[in-house]
Amino acid sequence: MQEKFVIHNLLIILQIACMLSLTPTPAPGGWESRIPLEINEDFKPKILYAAIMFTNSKGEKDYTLPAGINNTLGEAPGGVAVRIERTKELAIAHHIQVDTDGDGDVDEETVHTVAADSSFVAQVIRKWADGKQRFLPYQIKYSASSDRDTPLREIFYWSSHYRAEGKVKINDCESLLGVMDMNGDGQFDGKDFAAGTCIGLDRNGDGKFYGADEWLLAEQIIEYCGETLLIESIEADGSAITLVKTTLSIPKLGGPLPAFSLVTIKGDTIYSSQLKGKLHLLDF
Ligand SMILES: [Ca+2]
Ligand SMILES: [Ca+2]
Ligand SMILES: [Ca+2]
Repeated sequence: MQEKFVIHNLLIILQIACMLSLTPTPAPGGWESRIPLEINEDFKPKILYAAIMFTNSKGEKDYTLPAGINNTLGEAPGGVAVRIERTKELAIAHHIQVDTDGDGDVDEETVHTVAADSSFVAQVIRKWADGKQRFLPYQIKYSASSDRDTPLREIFYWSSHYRAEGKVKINDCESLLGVMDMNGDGQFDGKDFAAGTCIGLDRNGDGKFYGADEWLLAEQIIEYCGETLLIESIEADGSAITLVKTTLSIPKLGGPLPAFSLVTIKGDTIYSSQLKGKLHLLDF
């Protein structure tokens, strides 16, 4: 007769899975590879992830332009001041001034005029904790939508028009690696990691990142050229990323699970070695 073991608390397993995937476990020997990255300003954003924020009539932060206001200040990611002023000449269009030099003032800044679904690129100064600074390009896209039942809804999307790129070289393999500043604040850090698949790895060498195999989460185990790797750290200015080898591996269908232990709701400790060779049912 086959023995069945019912695990009632899947959360425990999920917690273990998270710990396995999130805790970098460098391989013995401390191998690491620091990959220099360059900012590629030709990268055109395809995902409209961030937006200029406004304060609405209730005093709350909102990414839609407050209705009935023709001239207001908004804030772009990284604390960049932006003035939005409705045009008098066109029905649905705005004059936009971005604080590109970071002095907190927009009066002297270039005036861009955008109609619905049009965009422009502004170079904005970014500063990092180590004293470095440089201009980075951002695409500002104006979106206006309405229908019979809803009032005009206006959003100013703010997207990084750049990504950090370098070459990962391991064993006999070499591939383009890219890191996205997902939230457009000029910092490459955990906020971008938390936003989704922000790492690109051009495994097939076509110069593009495409598909689940090439778009990666920063915390996941990366299998590459016979090695299993984790991202150890990234410089906030996108100048380098450090990879480490790990003893962790990605479980495969038909393959063995990584060794683990967990405590049942009765307080007993179960070791994966006890479960080997038996049929188990996960009940959740
Ligand atoms: Ca300024
Ligand atoms: Ca960022
Ligand atoms: Ca590719």
